[in-house]
Amino acid sequence: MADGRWVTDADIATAKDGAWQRTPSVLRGIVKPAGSKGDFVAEAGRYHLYAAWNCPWAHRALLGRVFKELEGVIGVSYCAPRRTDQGWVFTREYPDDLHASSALHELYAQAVSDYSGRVTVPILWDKHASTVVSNESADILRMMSSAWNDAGANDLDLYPLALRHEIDGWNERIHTGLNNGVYRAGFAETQAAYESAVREVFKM
Ligand SMILES: N[C@@H](CCC(=O)N[C@@H](CS)C(=O)NCC(=O)O)C(=O)O
Repeated sequence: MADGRWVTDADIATAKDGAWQRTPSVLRGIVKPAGSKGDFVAEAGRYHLYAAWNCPWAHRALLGRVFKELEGVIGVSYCAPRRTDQGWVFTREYPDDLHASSALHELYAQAVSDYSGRVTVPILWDKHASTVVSNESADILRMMSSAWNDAGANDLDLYPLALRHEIDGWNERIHTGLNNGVYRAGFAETQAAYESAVREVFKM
């Protein structure tokens, strides 16, 4: 999207050398535990996850929701598992249960009227403020680990202090080489960019 409008420029993230570059997530609000002060506070029924079955980043948010037994606390809607010239879309089989919108970019525009950037899943939506809290799955997962503990979640710690170093190391390896590597290989526009990305994928 550019300035709140949907643009179909598929090359928006491709560098001059043909290498695909991931643009950083820009919606980075944080849900705080129940009883805290702040724009986003944990509450049963207040937040909704938008995901897609074919997105590895959405998967970790979906897994977090199940591990923390948040199914009755945070709702979920799935975009259709394919890409269109409107980006992520909703269909009869994959409806937007909250807004009945037809494409995810409508929700980004509703949240940030001049939004510029990629329209990605997953997003965590705040029904009270009618806005996107976050479009960064790593943050969503960390919030899920503890923010809802007094608002319906179990007390499973997904990011235990003693294991954080090891978890961060795995995250870095998996994110850079594999998850992002698949994108860099798939969207590469030169043979050299493809070779470099694909080797990282199979080095995992
Ligand atoms: N940093 C984001 C990345 C999410 C992401 O790239 N999702 C992909 C699907 S797997 C997407 O929606 N891509 C659409 C696009 O870039 O236009 C996160 O981890 O949440």
